[in-house]
Amino acid sequence: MTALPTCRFVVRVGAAALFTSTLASMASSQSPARAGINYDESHVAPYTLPDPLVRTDGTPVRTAEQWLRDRRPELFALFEREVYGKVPPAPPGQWFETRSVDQHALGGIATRKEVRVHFERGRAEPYMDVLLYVPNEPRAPAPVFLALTYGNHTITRDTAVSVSPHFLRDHPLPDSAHGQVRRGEWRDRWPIETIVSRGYALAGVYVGDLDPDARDAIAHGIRPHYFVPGQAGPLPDQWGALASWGWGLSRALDYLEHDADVDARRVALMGHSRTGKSALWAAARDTRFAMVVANESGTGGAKLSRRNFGETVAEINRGFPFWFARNFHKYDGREHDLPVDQHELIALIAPRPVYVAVAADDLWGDPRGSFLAAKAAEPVFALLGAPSKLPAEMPAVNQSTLDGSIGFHLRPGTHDVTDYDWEQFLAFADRHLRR
Ligand code: GTR
Repeated sequence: MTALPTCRFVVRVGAAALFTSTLASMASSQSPARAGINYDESHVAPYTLPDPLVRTDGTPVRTAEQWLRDRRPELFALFEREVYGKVPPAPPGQWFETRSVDQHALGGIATRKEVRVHFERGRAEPYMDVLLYVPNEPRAPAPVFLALTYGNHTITRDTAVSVSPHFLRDHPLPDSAHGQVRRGEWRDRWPIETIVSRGYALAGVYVGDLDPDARDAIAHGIRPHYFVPGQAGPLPDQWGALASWGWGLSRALDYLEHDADVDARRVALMGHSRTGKSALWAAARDTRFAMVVANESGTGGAKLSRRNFGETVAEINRGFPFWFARNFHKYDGREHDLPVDQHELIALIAPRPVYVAVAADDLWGDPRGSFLAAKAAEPVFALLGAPSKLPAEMPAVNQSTLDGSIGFHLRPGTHDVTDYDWEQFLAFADRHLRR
């Protein structure tokens, strides 16, 4: 990235705390200086959020029953049609093939399994591979963190983890010798030993097994398998890549329901950034997920679209035109016309616990806008009998909110997943998923 002049600016965090950052540090993180992108809190234009507890026809929602019967389906359909796109049901021919089991993984503390989820009988493609580490102690069915990965072999140095053929397709190499396939590249984001030692299983699915994270690559993903004959691309209200990744998370859960070593009723989704967006939508769509962690999920994730700070709808659709339903592109530069905003995505997950994590220098992802979305979802959690305990203003750095149904923290630093983040996710999971 080209060097930028250093230009100090201040972001107001709640009433008391202040932190400063520089454009130079933004350039090295995910917060590039771009024309038309606002990073100045004083330039955030006034906005009015849609009320999750008022139906489209203006009827107020006063009871949990009204939410579940009337408002939730209405909101869900709006997100599905206008933002992420509709997905097909679970494929009836789906079956599971256990490809490897090692009961002495990670120095003996875990059992590692690789399971291929075949979506259709009698055909080699499409499929996705689930990598699973289950704690050996205690033997009881373990709660699970389930996550999308950028290659299951990239989350660990464990050389026994297979490299997906889809990864090799997406990352062509002169040869595929170990070391050239980025084995362990993202291991710092995955403290697998810690997760397992705390009694949780970890399951991973490579995004490219579902849809390559690339433009014009739809032919390599699963979506064309579900087009009607003659269909060339998704209809305006049909799935983009974020929804197809989320669909894959549900298929992974289908498998986990068949694995006696884990407790499929206690599966927490964890996603960072683009996979945080997918995790939130997957949890809204599939109520079997018990909890979700959205780390720095930004635009289309936990960040409010109407708050003009950081990445805009137009910017994300320009950079990643294949992520959302085509209908979402109607809202480029017209966020105020969206029939929903992202606090309502969080509300769709209620009463199940949601953890929103942000980083102070990840201005592209609008930390404050993500906190405000969590705050604006609170009335729905309260209505459903799962009150949250978020403070009135965004807390200062390293002050995590772990109690209540919505967890939150702001940590110092840039766009990443750190050990501190995982410590909070595990502590939040301990409150909700431990028996
Ligand atoms: C960025 C994108 C963000 C976020 C991020 C990531 O370039 O604009 O919305 O998804 O990528 O996934 O790391």
